[in-house]
Amino acid sequence: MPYVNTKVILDKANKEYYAVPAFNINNLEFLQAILDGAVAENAPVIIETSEGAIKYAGGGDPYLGAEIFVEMVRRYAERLPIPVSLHLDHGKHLEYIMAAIKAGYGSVMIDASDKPFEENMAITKKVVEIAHAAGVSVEAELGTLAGIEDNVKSAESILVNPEEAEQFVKETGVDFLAPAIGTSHGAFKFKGEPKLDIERLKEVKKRTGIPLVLHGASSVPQDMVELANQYGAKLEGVKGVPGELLVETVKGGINKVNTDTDLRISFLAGLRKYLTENPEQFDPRKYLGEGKKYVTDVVRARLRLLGASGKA
Ligand code: TD3
Ligand code: ZN
Repeated sequence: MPYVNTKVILDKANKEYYAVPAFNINNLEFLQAILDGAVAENAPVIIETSEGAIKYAGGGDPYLGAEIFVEMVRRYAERLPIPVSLHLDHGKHLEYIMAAIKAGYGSVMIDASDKPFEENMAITKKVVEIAHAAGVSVEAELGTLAGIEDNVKSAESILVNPEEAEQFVKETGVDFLAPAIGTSHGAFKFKGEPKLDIERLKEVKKRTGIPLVLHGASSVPQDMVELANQYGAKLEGVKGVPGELLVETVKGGINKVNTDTDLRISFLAGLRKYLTENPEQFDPRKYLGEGKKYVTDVVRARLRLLGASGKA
């Protein structure tokens, strides 16, 4: 099946009560590893890139970076039996959003969640008009996540207001909404017990009905952390969203589960192990290939957990 619009993937997930993971990539190897996992699970999958990833791939040129990712994802997707889409994660600059739309991304996120409600609404509405005219779907965020977003730091999280969410979706015409319910980006999500506001999530779903997105959703798998540390990494005090809690969010209406940190850690574990055990090796296809295997395993586990396996 081909390269599709993200809306095709998420509308089906919304109707059938499961979630599709959206995995961040910066390069060829992670893309290959993710697609291997999705094909093995016969699952739909969303590939996403941050503005930083586009900048990295394009050597600073957003149009070049966006075109490279579209080309890579589309060319692989066309020959696979599963639906694959490409999404701009945390779009904050119109330049990157326009570059992604022009290059052929299936969806873009406009993240004006750090702005006051009315301003977020006005900016989102404008991006929806532009994107929809080009057949591209749009994700927006309400409330803020604690922790480090790609460009913004916010000291504490402000959870979504369900009444505002209803008004926001009505007035902007946005396709997907990311409501802040207590997650944060990165490897340090909770100091004590992991806790999310599932009741608030359910209220947002009831009032909006559209596909909802969970940011900062990585689980930070303990076995991968231990393996990486065993081979020289120093990942201490890391904690993610436990699998059971993710399943609760899917029951509460989440349909897209953003995942970056888990892939970074699993790739690192595989790479460190291989390099330590094979000090004579210097072929990048060999050592990167070992990282890829661990990424594929984590991707498969996530597709199964979220109910996306077999839904291609
Ligand atoms: O938007 N993202 C991915 C980029 C955040 C930087 O890691 C997420 O919401 C997933 O975040 P994470 O850290 O839980 O994988
Ligand atoms: Zn995010």
